[in-house]
Amino acid sequence: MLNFYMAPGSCTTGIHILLEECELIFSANIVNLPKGDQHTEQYRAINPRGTIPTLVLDDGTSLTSFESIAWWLAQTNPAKKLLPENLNEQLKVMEIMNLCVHTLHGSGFTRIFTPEKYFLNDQINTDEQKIILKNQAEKIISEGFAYLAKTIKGPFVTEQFSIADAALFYVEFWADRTNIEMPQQCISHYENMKQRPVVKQVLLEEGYRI
Ligand SMILES: N[C@@H](CCC(=O)N[C@@H](CS)C(=O)NCC(=O)O)C(=O)O
Repeated sequence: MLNFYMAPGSCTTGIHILLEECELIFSANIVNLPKGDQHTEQYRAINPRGTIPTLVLDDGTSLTSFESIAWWLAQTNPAKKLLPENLNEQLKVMEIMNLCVHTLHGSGFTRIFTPEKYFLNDQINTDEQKIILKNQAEKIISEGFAYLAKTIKGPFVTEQFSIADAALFYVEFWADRTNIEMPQQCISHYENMKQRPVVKQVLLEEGYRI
């Protein structure tokens, strides 16, 4: 059986959505990040980078990044059409997924959620450093959303639901919960995603009421 390592409300929500969209049977393992589960020897044996999501396949292979898991799900469940057929549209999916995972999440939200990773000097007032990092994050996130607003033309990133929509959804969900402004195109995308039965189910399972 597939073993999925996740934490409710984290970036793993995007992968959780994709697993449910594919109607796969999997075992969900909660990784308690504040408690430091990701740093344990046991978890590092599964994912040496100490991050979530991780998906362990039936043959024991560990997929340890959002993109590799999303790509694997799209390739192994072709009937679900999680990637468009057209090459240009596929490239757009890759570009937007990358923007969400690396720019909005990796460079932006991480500065807000785990500012201590960026502290330059323990001697400097940490509250002041947090404010500086939050301002940097808001700039990175708003520039990313501004680009998305120009790029997204309809209810999804491309013509139909794809792996990029799952990535975009989790950063929109974080923006919503941290009161970060989103352009109208992203608000519409977010609202549209929340209407999907699978998204409703995943959020409920992860303990959120929408
Ligand atoms: N670029 C990574 C991002 C994964 C990531 O940073 N996940 C966060 C949770 S949303 C994490 O594992 N954090 C571990 C920590 O803060 O120690 C990926 O592709 O999966």
